[in-house]
Amino acid sequence: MAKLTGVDVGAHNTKESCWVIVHGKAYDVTEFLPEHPGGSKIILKYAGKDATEEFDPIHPPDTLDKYLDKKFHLGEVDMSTVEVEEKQVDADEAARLERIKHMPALDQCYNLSDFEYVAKQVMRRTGWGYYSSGADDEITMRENRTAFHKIWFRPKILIDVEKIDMTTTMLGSKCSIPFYITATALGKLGHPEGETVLTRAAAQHGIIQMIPTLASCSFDEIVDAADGKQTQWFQLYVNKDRNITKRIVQHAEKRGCKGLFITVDAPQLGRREKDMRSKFADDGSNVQKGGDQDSIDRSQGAARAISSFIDPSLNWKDMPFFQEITKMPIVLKGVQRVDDVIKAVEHGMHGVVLSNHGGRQLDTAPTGIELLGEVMQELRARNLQDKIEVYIDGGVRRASDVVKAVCLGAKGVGIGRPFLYAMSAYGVPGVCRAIQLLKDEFEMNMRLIGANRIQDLTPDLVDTRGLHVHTVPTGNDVLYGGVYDPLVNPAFKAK
Ligand code: PYR
Repeated sequence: MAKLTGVDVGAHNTKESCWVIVHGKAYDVTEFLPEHPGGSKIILKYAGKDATEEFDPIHPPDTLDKYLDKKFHLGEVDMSTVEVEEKQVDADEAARLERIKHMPALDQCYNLSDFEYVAKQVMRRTGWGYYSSGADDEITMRENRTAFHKIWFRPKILIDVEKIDMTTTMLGSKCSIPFYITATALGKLGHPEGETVLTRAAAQHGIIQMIPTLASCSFDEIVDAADGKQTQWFQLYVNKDRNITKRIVQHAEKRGCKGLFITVDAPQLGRREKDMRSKFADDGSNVQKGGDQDSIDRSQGAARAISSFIDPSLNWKDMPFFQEITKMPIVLKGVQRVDDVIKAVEHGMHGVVLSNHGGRQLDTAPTGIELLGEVMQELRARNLQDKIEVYIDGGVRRASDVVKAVCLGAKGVGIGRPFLYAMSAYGVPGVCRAIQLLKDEFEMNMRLIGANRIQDLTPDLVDTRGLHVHTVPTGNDVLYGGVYDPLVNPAFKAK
């Protein structure tokens, strides 16, 4: 069959007939326009044109095969006939490209905030806006960090700390250190190879990776990038259509995932202003505007665009459904109260992640580390401490944070954004260096605290008396404070 030409596709550049090219193939998306979770406007911007670059970061490669009826797959396009549009590089973008040429050498990054500092300057605005944003006033997001400063060590002296063993197990899988790469969406907003960058770095370091439902890469690409020996878990956003949920959970199990983390703190994704302000560029369309644009609210940035399938009716009564469809250990991710941890035990869950979703959901929700002390106390009082594995995430930037969490009873700690920043700035070597820095810090901390093995990290090694006080000033973390990107008011238009 003769290939389509750029002119053939270009003729369909209206709302009434909208064709787009993705990876050298043309698709008729006219009927799909009103259904597109990100709104029709962004597709119409590319009506009659090549949309690959915009499409890639936010859609796994199998999206069109899965969701667009085959009759709308129009076939291959002779890409030599497609006009390549001159990219308009505005002053901000030109400055960003210049900064990329002068990035600091990787070995100049000595801590996780250094990666954030570099990423902030070299990432595109949309990616940075999406990754760095927190909910509302970002109070919880910042508290996630400062909460760790309120815990002080009570180090032991004169312990033989020549040998240090940092290895542990999480959900029965061995790992080199008690932290994991937690699930974060849209990896290709930071790096063209997306989540597979994290997979490869995790393999090199014996670190567990949690695969996100909302990855830019397809699930299979991420599993295929693994080395066959490493452990991967699967994070689930529960689809309103339980058949889809069942299919993806069972597929994850079949492909070897060793844990199912059901996100329970996001019946609706939070309101994140940095993401909203830097939303996917939706102006400049050459398509006629006006009329009933579309019904989906596009003003909410990437988060809303990708999350409309999440089931807000998910509740405790659904738990047996998951236990029936999989044998993977099930962990509830995003638990925020002590009594919900007890309920999780009663429902036969294998674990909980005490988490506020990186401060991206409910602002002024408690931090995982603060909750941890309370949770472990209650579990111990009920003799349930061995019935469930407790994890935390949020705000971790130093291995001392991980040590503190483990002392308080966490089995492990999730780290998300820092690895995204290391990935976005420096790819696999960046993530490997970030992990290695944490390992070096962890080993040093264990020596200095007087602990040889993970079992030696016990509650008596930390002083948490200040943890529950929210109003006292804490020691300033100049690194985190220096890279924190404050919320802003709207800019006036240029005269
Ligand atoms: C987030 O943006 O936080 C998601 O989990 C998708």
